[in-house]
Amino acid sequence: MKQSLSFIPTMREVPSDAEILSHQLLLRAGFIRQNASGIYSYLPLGKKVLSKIELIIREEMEAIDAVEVFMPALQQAELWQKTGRWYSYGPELFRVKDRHQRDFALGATHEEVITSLVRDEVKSYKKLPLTLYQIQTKFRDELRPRFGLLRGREFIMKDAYSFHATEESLDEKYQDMKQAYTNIFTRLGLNFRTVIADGGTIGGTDTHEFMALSEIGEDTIAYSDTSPYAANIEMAEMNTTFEKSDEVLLEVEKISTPNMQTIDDIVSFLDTEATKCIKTLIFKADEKLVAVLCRGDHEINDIKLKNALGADTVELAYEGDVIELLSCGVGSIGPVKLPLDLKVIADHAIASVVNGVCGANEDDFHLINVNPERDFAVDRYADLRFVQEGDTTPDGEGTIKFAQGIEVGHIFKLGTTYSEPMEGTFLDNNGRNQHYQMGCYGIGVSRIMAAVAEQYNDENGLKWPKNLAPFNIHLIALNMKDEAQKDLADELYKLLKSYRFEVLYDDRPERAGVKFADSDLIGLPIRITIGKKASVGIVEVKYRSSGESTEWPKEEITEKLQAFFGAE
Ligand code: 9G3
Repeated sequence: MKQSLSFIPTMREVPSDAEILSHQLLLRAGFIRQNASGIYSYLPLGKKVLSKIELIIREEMEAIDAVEVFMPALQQAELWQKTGRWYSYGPELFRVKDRHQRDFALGATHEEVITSLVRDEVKSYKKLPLTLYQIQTKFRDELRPRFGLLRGREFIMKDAYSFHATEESLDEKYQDMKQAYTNIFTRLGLNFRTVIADGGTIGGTDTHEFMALSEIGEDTIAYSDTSPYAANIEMAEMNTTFEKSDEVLLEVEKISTPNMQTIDDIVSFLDTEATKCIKTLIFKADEKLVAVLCRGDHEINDIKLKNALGADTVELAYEGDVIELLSCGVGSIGPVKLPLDLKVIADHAIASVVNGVCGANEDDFHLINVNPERDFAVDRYADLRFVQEGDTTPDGEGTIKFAQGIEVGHIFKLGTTYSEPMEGTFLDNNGRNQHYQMGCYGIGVSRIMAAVAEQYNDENGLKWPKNLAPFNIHLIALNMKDEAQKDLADELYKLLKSYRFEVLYDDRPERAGVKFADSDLIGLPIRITIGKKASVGIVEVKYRSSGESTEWPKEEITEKLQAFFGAE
C-alpha cells in the first residue's frame, strides 16, 4: 500500500482523554478514532490488525470443529423475556423500538438467539454435539466506558456456543476450547494466564478466564509463585486454617469506645491486633438480611459470599436497614446478642479467634474477650474472604502473589441454564426429551488489539508482533525527488510484493524525520530505508522490536526477509 494513497492520520501530541498508553498510541499512530464515548472507528491499519487477530481465531476454531455463523445484532425482546434477562438487565442492555413500537435488544451477547436457532433445527442426539461461533459486534451501555478499546460500548467479540447430549460431551468440548484459547493467545504473542473464574450471573459450573498480564488491567489475579495455580481474585480459594491459641478464655467485658467506628480506631484505642477483631457486616442477599463475620485484617469477598449463600445478588445493607435492625450504626455492630432470626455466616478464620474484640451493637461501646460459640453462635463457616499476598495457595504449594490482568477470553459451562427457559430439547438415544447441555466461549477481539498494544510498545510507539502487524515491512524512501532513491524504492516495492510481503511504502513528499517518527509510531516489524546509498543498491534495515539496524545489498533482501518472517 502506498502511504500517500492510504489513510493513516498520525498525531504528534498525546490525546488528553486517553489515560493509558495503548489508547494513546492507537490514536496517535492512526489505528482508531473515537466517534462517541466507548464507540470507535477502525482506520485502515486498525482494520488490518483486527483481520489478522480474526484469522488466527478462525483457524483455531475450525481446528476444533467449530463452524462459523453470523447472527443479527437486533434481537426481538421476546427471546430475552423468555430467559428473564429482559427484566434482570438494567440500562446496560441497549433497548430499541421498531417503527411498530415493537421492542428489540441490541445484542450484548447471543445465548438466547443461538439457542432459539438450534432448538428449531436440532431435535435428535444424532445431530449433537454442535459448536457454532461468530465474530460479531456487541453492544453494552457500560456506565463508564474507558481505556479506549479495553472497555467500549460497541466492541467486537468472537462468541461460540456448543450444544451437547451429555455433560461428558460438554466437558470434552470445554477442554478442547480451553486448549484452542491457549493456542490463540500464544499465537497472538500475548503474555497471559488462564485463571479459575466466577460464572457471575451467567450461572453454570466451570468457568475460566484468560488474562493478558498488564498493570493497567482491571482484574486482579491471585497466582502461586511455585505451582500452576491461578484464579481471578474473586474466586481465589482460601483454605488456610489458623491455629487456635490455647490462651485462657476471659470474661466478656463491655468497654466505652466513644466515636470508634473503624478497626484501626479500635486497634489503636484498645492496643490490640486487627487479627483479634471480629468484623461484623450486615449484607442484603436477595433482599434478606444476613450477618457476615470476618477477621479485622480480612476483607469479605462478595462473590464468594453470593456463591456460599446461593444468592443471585448480595450487597451491603444500607445504614438505615442496620439502624432499624440493631438500633446502632454499622461501626458498632457485633455478633453477640444478634436477633435470633438473623442468619450468621462467618469466614473460617473466625473459628480461631480467642478473646476477640467486636462491636457491642450499641454506639460508642465495644466488647472484649469475646469467644466464638461461647458468646455467639455461627450458623455456618465458609471461605468468605479475599486472599492476601503471602497466603498459602489452595494446592498448598507456594504462596499467593497478585498481578493485574486484562480479560481477553472467558469460557463457561452453562449446563441447561438457557436450554431450559428456551425449551431447547432433543430426543436422546432412549427416545426421551432432554434439554441441551450447553457451553459458551468468548474472546474480546477488539480488546485484544489494545492488550497487545499494552504489551508491545516503547517510548517511540507500537511494536507489533510479526503475525499481527498491519504490514510486514515499512519501505521508506527518504527523498522521493532523488531519482536513484525513487527508482530503487519503486523497484523494491514491486519485488517485495511479488514475494507476497505486505509492504507499506512511504512515498509521501515528507521530511525524513517525519517519516522515521511515523514509522516508529506505527511499529511495523521491519523498516527498510532507501537513502544516499541507493545508487549502489544498499539499503538500511531496522528491526522495530530490538531497534537494531544494519545495511543489506538489494540482492539479499528477499532471502533475508524470508528468513526473518520464516517461510511465510
Ligand atoms: C447483557 C449485558 C451485559 C452482559 C451480558 C448480558 C456479560 C452477559 C456474560 C456473557 C457470557 C458469555 C457468550 C460469549 C462469552 C461470554 N455482560 N454477559 O451475558 F445483557 Cl447488557 O456475555 N456470552
